[in-house]
Amino acid sequence: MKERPYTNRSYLDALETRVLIFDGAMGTSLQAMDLEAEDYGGEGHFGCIDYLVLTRPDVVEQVHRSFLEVGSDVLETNTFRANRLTLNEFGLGDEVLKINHAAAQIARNIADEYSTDEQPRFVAGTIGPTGMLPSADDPDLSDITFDELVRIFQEQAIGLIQGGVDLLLIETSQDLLEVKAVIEGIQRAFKETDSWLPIQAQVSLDTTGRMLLGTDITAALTILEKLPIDVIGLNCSTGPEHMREPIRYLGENTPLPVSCIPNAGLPLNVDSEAVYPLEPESFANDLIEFVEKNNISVVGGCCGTTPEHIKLLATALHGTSSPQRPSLREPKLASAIRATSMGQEPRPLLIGERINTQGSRRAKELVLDQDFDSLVEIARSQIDAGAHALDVCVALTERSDEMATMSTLVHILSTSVDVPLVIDTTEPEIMEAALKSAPGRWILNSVNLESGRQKLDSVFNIASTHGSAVIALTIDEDGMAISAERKLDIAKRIYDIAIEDFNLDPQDLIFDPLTFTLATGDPEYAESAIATIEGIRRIKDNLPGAFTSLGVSNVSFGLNQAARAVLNSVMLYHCVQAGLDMAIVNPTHIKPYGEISEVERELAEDLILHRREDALQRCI
Ligand code: THG
Repeated sequence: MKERPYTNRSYLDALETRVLIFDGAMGTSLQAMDLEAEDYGGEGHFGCIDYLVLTRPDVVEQVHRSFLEVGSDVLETNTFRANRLTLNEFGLGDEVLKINHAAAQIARNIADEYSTDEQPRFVAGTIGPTGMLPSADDPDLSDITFDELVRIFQEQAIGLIQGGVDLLLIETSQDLLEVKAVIEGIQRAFKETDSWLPIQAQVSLDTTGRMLLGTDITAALTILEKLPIDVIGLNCSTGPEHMREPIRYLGENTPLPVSCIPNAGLPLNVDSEAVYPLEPESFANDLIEFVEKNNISVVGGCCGTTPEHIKLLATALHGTSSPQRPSLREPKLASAIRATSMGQEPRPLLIGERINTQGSRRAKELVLDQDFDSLVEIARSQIDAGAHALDVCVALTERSDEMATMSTLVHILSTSVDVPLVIDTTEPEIMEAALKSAPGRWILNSVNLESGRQKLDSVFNIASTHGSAVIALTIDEDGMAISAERKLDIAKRIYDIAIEDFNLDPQDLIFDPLTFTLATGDPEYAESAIATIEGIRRIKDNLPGAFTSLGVSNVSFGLNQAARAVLNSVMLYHCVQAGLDMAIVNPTHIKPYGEISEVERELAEDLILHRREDALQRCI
């Protein structure tokens, strides 16, 4: 885990020693008080619960107090919907800072009042969703940019930080692209206020274990744990019983502490009001079991939970030592739907090459026509043929709107297919635009050292901000590496920069040692495929943790289709034997080595391994 310069680590320090108990419901507790329009400062603000911190701070304080009385360690501020977008619905958009600041102070003061050396009480600055769904395919719901969301959450976070919270809590999240924007907004708020606090990020899953737009827990974890968060978890939506499976998954698969803050059961509709049916005993028993069996570190209650629910948790769990967390994380990629292991068994992870305006005439025509439906069809057919991820390149010499096309296409692909994307462009700004258009943990394709550090540094910065993996080509100021030795030297140089200067994980790096066409007969390249295979071996041996990838089809450029399919498949086989982890290929053309006839295999190997001077003639 990356070390960050916290000025206040106390919430995390406490979590390192013991299980912490959050409070129960704020919203449903306030609703139960049957407040009137005048409590909200008039008809126009009626129902704006967040505004009560200014109009009726006493009732908010009363709810906080009710939970501290029964032993809660952590209070949530009454700011779930206190972002500019939502407050605008009540004409309160200009009160964001004031409301968040006041809410934080109310909670801070009362938490301090109850704090003792034995039991300090903490304040979590709550940030809920805006109601927009930036990654949805519905154009009305997604009609907001990533950067607009960043500014909205930055403002809210500043109010909370200045009001004195101990951590920021992103909760009831529905859309991971919005969560990414919150995290980015919080980072900017840290810069602006010159402070650092822990971040706890919680998503909401329905009874089938998916977020509103279909994201499962494997994708949520993969995407979020690569971002600067400190605690990950689930809240709201259902009672604990529906969280059992995703909680087990989090418990086993992330080194981060895990939080679980369910509703008091699935709401029932009684006289058009939500009633939360789960009794305190069953609620508490399930959560106690999650702490004991699944190594959950933080528990508490969401909608419908009362001081009685929290009291049972506190009585049973106060003083419980922090559970052990696993130390390993298995490197994964993710679409907006699910995660994919970077280390496929059997290797390699196949990256479909067909959505590429530079490598496919058809893709080029479709991009020129802006025919996104047909591009989605190409995506689907590659996945049907076995692609685990899709390369996307939309650069054209004829048009200069690569950025707009990339943004639109990745947004559409992200809502249509469930594999991660590989953003193939030479321009860092286009990578960034893609990453702001849909959620996922994707691969940026690619960096190199052809013109020195500048571009490489921008891409590594973007990768670090968005938690992406990066393909690095073995090219430096002297050009593309042909020998195995130079391939390793350049890869090592890039590896050191990534790890030392950008704090990237070795597992975020995918080295592409490049391969050249064998179809020209150029003697300089006669042994180049051997050097590529040997380069893969050396990179795997010398750069621990890093992955390798290869654009395999390059090896056969210029040969006829039938010869290409054989040559590519045989080349792929030898590269995988040498340790190749990923391959950019046309999956419909790849044949398993065992299914290639012996005659064809011989011909291809003669050329790839440079076993006969007339090998090329015999392949044509
Ligand atoms: N490494 C990395 N990324 C890459 C490459 C690489 N991206 C682009 C390319 N190389 C991999 N993608 C392709 C895509 C298509 C073809 C080859 C590699 C290809 N196309 C046919 C041709 O040009 O003859 C088909 C043309 C058509 O259908 O019109 O071979 O090496 N990191």
